[in-house]
Amino acid sequence: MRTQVAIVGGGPAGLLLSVLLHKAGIESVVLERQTKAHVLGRIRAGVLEQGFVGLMEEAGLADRLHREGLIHEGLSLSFGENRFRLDLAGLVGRPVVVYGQTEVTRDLYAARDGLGLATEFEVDNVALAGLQGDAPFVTYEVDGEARRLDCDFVAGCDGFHGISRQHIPEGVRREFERVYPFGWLGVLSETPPVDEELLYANSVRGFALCSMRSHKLSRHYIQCSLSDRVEDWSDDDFWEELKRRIPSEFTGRLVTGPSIEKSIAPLRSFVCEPMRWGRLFLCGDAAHIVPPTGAKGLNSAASDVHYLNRALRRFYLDGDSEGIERYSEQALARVWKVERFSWWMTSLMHHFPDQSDFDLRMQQAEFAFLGESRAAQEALAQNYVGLPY
Ligand code: RFL
Ligand code: PHB
Repeated sequence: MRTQVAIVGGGPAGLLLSVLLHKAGIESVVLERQTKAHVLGRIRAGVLEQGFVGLMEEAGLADRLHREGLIHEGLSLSFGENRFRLDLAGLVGRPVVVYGQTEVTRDLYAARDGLGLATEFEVDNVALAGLQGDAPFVTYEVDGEARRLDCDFVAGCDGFHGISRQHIPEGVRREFERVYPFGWLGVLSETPPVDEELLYANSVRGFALCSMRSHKLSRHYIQCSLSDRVEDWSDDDFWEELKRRIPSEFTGRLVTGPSIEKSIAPLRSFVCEPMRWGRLFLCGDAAHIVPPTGAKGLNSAASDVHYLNRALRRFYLDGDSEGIERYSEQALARVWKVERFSWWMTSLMHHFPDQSDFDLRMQQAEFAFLGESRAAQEALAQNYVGLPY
């Protein structure tokens, strides 16, 4: 088989890239390790930046997002009983949109099916070759049968555990990492959200987040120990712990109910440099991971897709390879700012196991300053709604 762009990974980054390329008349094939049902069953991100919404519009796929997405013009941050509202719209004139990654992925697969775009599911043993020449190819297996996909470029959109990144030789590749000493236990429930806006809470017992997917569906997270297992947390224990971590003005309003999904995610910051190796481009979680505190993972996968889509269009439509040559530098410039913001918000809002009394006072002072300073709030809001592409 032959195509112009081989896309390894059918998560949001790979799917969005394929639809945007198709709009420009550029062919691609998506290779996905899992089944479609598995990819659609993942509960992950919930908050979209305007930049992401813009890309869905460009792909012609924003109708349901506009209909069902919840526009959030602000959010709350609390530290113990102290809370303030961050007025995103008032501070930076832009809101965020709450619309689940599951729904984004569903819209993208539906569009690709409608357009008849090629996807190979349940691919195994994917390997990349010829990346330094102008005729790269991808080998893989489906049901034990060996296959080969010849292409002009490979987009490595295969997430943090993918194989693409490993094809950049060790002497060239640099990896930067911080692993945090806690995880997030997430629970999805058919209960109304505790408030109209998101609440990020720091308490002496650790972090908590009250988020949502709709007016009837809530998504909550609490910081947990890395050694905790999902089975250790009954629904009742989860709700009790959440109540202890949010300000008392919210506890009375919290509606509890059975969990529909429950999972634990470790928290990590990670960046791989460079993001291009010859004709291989890394996109999204394949190249970088952020702790979810700033709601940035999916959004920064989308900004990579934006740069790569633009670079490939320039190459195919204008015969200009400058965008391709500058892809890594351009994408990384934004990635590092997003890494900084996510690390900062994680450091401010979590209880660290080895935290000294001094460290706690620093968090409290920073929180108090944020609550009082418009300049500090503006900086937070600017990052939260999304830096420009
Ligand atoms: P994905 O979604 O991991 O997709 C990669 C795809 O590649 C496939 N794959 C392979 N395919 C072929 N061959 C191989 N060898 C392969 N290896 C892997 C995988 O099966 C998969 O389908 O990466 P992508 O597309 O870069 O998208 C990134 C986002 O999924 C991720 O950044 C976000 O979910 C992060 N995230 C959040 N991001 C936000 O912007 N806002 C949020 O509110 C937000 N909340 C979150 C999050 C992530 C979380 N977890 C579970 C880590 C909340 C949580 C709890
Ligand atoms: C979510 O709704 O899943 C969510 C929202 C905000 C975050 C992380 C996750 O910062």
